[in-house]
Amino acid sequence: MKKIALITGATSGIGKATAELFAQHQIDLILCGRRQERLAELAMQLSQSVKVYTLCFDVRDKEEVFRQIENLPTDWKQIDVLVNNAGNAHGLAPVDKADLVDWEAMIDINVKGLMYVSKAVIPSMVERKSGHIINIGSIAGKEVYPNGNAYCASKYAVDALNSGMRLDLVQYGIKVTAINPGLVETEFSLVRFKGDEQRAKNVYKGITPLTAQDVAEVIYFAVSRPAHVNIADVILFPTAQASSTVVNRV
Ligand code: NDP
Ligand code: 8X3
Repeated sequence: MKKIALITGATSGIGKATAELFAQHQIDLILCGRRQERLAELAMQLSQSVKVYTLCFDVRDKEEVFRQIENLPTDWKQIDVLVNNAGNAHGLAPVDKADLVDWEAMIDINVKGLMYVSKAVIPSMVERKSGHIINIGSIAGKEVYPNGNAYCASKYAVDALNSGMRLDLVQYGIKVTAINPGLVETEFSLVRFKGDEQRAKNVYKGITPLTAQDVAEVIYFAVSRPAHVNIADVILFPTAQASSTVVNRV
């Protein structure tokens, strides 16, 4: 039986790589993001192999998230896999200097956005007593690092929500998985440093970082386990990384 996956943040990085890998494995896709052109381009590419539907919304917009997910065509309503991936860091500054707008963005997108999408998708999983939620956390949700403050707080919240979802949804046979990567070279640092390419590049200097594809492979591994197996929580580092702050650069 073919599965349907809804992936947030499918226009770039980990979400896009996951969409491409799922398509290779014949999983039909609901691709979400704010950048309509990228959604359309990816949909065109992947619809060569699977059915694709796109939803263009900002996860911060609660009404729009619910409106679009609740109004999915009948054939797309039974979402088997939800990948809560949309998110970013905004800034990297000490608490006394950090920008409140950046803090609000991280809480609104990484935490509240994930909650809105989950609340819109979960009822149908509960009704069917089946489904799999993959929450993309971070090593930043396991260890706080200097200047990480609000980004770390947002990912600690994802960690707690992941456990909360697993505890509350186990009675319905719904799987809940957290994938917590370390350094992955995507558009992440470019967004964090507001388009400063050099600063973004320096994050990965002297190491071989994870690629979005590396993370997608772990996500696919989790969703492809037999029905009785749930991968609860994974930390995934590049080999050169041992913790948030211990990175062996050459
Ligand atoms: P990218 O910047 O490459 O991708 C982020 C994705 O999130 C984009 O598709 C973007 O789409 C979407 N997004 C951002 N803000 C919003 C919003 N307000 N509404 C809807 N979609 C939004 O970064 P990554 O692929 O690296 O990040 C994906 C996830 O992985 C994030 O949750 C991040 O915290 C996490 N992560 C990343 C790590 C890394 O080192 N790269 C490590 C650990 C975790 P669009 O702009 O089109 O809306
Ligand atoms: C992204 C990884 O170390 O920049 O979540 O927080 S890190």
